[in-house]
Amino acid sequence: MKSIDICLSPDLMHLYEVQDKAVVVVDILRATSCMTTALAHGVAAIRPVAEVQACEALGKEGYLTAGERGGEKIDSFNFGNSPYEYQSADIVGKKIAVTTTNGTRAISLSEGARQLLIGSFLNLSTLASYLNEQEHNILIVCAGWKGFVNLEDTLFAGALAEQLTAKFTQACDSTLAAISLYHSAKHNLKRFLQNSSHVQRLQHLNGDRDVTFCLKLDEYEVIPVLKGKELVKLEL
Ligand code: 3SL
Repeated sequence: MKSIDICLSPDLMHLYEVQDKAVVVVDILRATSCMTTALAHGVAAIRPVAEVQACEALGKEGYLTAGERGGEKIDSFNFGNSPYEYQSADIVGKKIAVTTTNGTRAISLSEGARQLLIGSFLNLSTLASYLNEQEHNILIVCAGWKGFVNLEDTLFAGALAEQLTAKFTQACDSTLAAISLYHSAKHNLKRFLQNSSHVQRLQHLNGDRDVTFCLKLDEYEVIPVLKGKELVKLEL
């Protein structure tokens, strides 16, 4: 029987094996929503890196640079971390190196997975259909915030787990908890999240428009997958 587990914070990654699994990394606000958007709008590849310096070095090699710390764009970078920055014709065919506070850290901790995929509400059903056709065990890794659990990544994990139709085993109760949380929230995700920590943080950064966008369901039929060191569109 397949196992479907949810790691609620990168700080719990030591409890999980990734080698035999399809790992789905999620950072709804906003890293993995931006990655999905960028590839859907024609970016050729995204190189996720955990550190700002590594991203700057890739900038010197010809990548565009993107990302944030504490939600704010890094001054010397080309782009910040709003999904609206990744919808322009100017990015078509370009390669972007990106570093974010939590999303790219969760990706680096998941390297070594049998397959590493990127999830967001924007590609939820496409991702679920793909995973339902695979035999692999699945681990959903929530990026959280600096090791803390957050609601939006947990909700996405519940939404995805609910669409995975196989009978499954689980290492702990996080999958059942996330599905149950999603049931409570799904009729109005934005209202459910209004007091959540990162939505509050983004209010101070004028991020309300980004939150609304990142909670859209099934905007794109694209799955970012790690090939070597870069995220590219999975061939479906
Ligand atoms: O931490 C991250 O990876 C970011 O997505 C955070 S923010 O939404 O850009 O603040």
